[in-house]
Amino acid sequence: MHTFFNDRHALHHGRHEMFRGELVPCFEVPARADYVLEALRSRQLGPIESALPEVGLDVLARVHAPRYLDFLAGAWDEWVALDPKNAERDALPSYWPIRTFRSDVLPASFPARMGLFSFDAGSPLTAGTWQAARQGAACAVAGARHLLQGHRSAFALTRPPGHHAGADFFGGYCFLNNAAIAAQALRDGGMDKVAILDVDYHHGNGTQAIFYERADVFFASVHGDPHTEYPYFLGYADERGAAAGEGCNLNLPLPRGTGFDRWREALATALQAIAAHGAQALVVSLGLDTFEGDPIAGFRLRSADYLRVGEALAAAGLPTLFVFEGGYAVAEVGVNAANVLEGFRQHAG
Ligand code: SP5
Ligand code: ZN
Repeated sequence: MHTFFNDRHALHHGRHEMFRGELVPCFEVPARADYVLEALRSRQLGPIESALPEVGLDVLARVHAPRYLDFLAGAWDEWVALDPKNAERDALPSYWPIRTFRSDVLPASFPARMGLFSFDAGSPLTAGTWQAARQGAACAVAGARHLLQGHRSAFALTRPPGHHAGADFFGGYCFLNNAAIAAQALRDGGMDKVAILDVDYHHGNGTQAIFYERADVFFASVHGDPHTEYPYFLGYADERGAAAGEGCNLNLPLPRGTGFDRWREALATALQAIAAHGAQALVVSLGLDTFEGDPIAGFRLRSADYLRVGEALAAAGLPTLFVFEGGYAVAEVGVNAANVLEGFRQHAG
């Protein structure tokens, strides 16, 4: 399998996230991607390509709002302009325009715009966030183009992750929605129907929202029940899509503590729905925070289970792009990701 690696990922390196009233060290760290890269190399899972051409803003704007992209591109400079000492601190939001506030007005205040374009205080924006995220989108697009050229599979190995980012907001450690950008690139490259399968522990609220009213991109997700699990406010089973997209959204929430037997049944349900939709290609939002050792999640998958996950995904028989998302058991995330890809390779024919 061909891997498209974001060699600028470490330019995004948050120091702290807000958690229960204090700033704690970030869970989403550069070492995550380095461990995966090392595992791919040591297990010879295929060529690894980096130094990819930059992705045009027009490609990002197929998914993201122009005013959000403008904000992200200039955010770090605006943050430092507030106070030169900010160069040593991460930027985090403090004010959000929830119900009854206006979101049509674009405030001149940078802290106000940080809140307008975000939904949590756990996603620090740093000096290199924009460059890193933009190169991540380039990896996702390169992976999509690889499938359009007729290849069976590809892996976009990048961070920061993407599936919580919506058309005009960041959150959940995500800034640009790599999976959504890839799915859109597949559509724009001529595939009529595409499916996104999100297996991260956390519901992919950003991806769901981007495609919620569309029938051309089916979204299915297996995740921790939002009644108790982040991101709390989306990801319930009764969200089935709207307007033209009615019936094209499938959420399969599972309780905290779920193990592989029950999880793989939900995966099979999601894959059946994707087959029924008639998708021509599959984008997998590959979060590995379903692992039993994950420090911020609650499922109980074991390392060997990920081989079976890859096998089940291969059996769907679709051109498949894997996009790296969460997974915070840093020392094991490489083995777990490589197991999915190896299970896929062994059964992809
Ligand atoms: C891409 C992705 O996986 N984003 C997840 C963002 C989760 N942010 C909220 C983290 C909540 C931390 N809970 C810590 C529990 C420690 N015992
Ligand atoms: Zn996650």
